[in-house]
Amino acid sequence: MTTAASTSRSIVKSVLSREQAEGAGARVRRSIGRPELRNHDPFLMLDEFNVDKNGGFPDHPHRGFETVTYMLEGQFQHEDFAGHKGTIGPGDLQWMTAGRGIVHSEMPVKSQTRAHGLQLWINLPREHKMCEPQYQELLDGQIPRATPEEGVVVKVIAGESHGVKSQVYTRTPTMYLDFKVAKNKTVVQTIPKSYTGFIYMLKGTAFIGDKEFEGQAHHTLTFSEDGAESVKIVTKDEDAHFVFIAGEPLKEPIVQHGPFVMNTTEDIYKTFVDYQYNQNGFERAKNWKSSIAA
Ligand code: FJE
Ligand code: FE
Repeated sequence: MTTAASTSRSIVKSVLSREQAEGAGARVRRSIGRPELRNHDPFLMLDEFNVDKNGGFPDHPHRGFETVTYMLEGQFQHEDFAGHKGTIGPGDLQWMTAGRGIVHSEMPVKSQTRAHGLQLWINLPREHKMCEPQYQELLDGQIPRATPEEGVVVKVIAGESHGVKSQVYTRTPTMYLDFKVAKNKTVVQTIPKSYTGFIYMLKGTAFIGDKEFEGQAHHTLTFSEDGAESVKIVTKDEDAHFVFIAGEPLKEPIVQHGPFVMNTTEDIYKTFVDYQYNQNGFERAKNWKSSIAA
């Protein structure tokens, strides 16, 4: 027996994500949001996307949540109805709070053959759903790293790891960590008692929890909700690359219609009307067309 303080969360579910079609000619491996991984409060969706020069996510709206785009390979462009425009490359991050409304286009840079990354959708608490949209954009070099030991590098996208804190403002308390762990290492990550969380494996193999549950690439491994305040992760004969995502559950009703996520059907109905009539946050959607979508 170990003491309560040293007990790790365990893995209660492991789900493989296979590629599926999404957007316009894009391919995604859906983690959170697939039938087996619905309602992982406060998270709505996690997609590992692969887009070639003919695909992408042309003009579409959002309301009521945040989209966090983290690039792994290639260059990706973004343009919204307010003229906010930019390109993100490997290791870069765009943390977009859609709030009351964003209409935008997300497309690969045409000269590139492939854009590969992760997009996480984080639900917003009731009092933030209609906030002004905000972008927090960080280049790879601006994201702080923790190196608890040689061969273990943690990029702290949100939250804290081994004394290193992210400056990203999270309206929904969230940890988002990118782990690169060399073979034969043990790393212990602390996590607040009340957080729900999961690991999404990108490469290699990791063994998670005191029972060393084996996690392999493209699998989502969800944590037990037992109040344990750490997660133990071990690597053996392979290096591993994974993201560790956790957050405070909102415990509010979720009514989702595609890219709109509110608390009630009435608010979803209002959102359809607002979007259709270009009002209450969608004013600039009127006659807008992005210049980057073909
Ligand atoms: C969306 C279908 C979609 N996963 N991963 C319906 F494809 C989308 C959408 C995305 C998306 C965008 C990026 Cl950059 C990465 C994604 C789905 O844009 F919002 C709805 N409603
Ligand atoms: Fe989008």
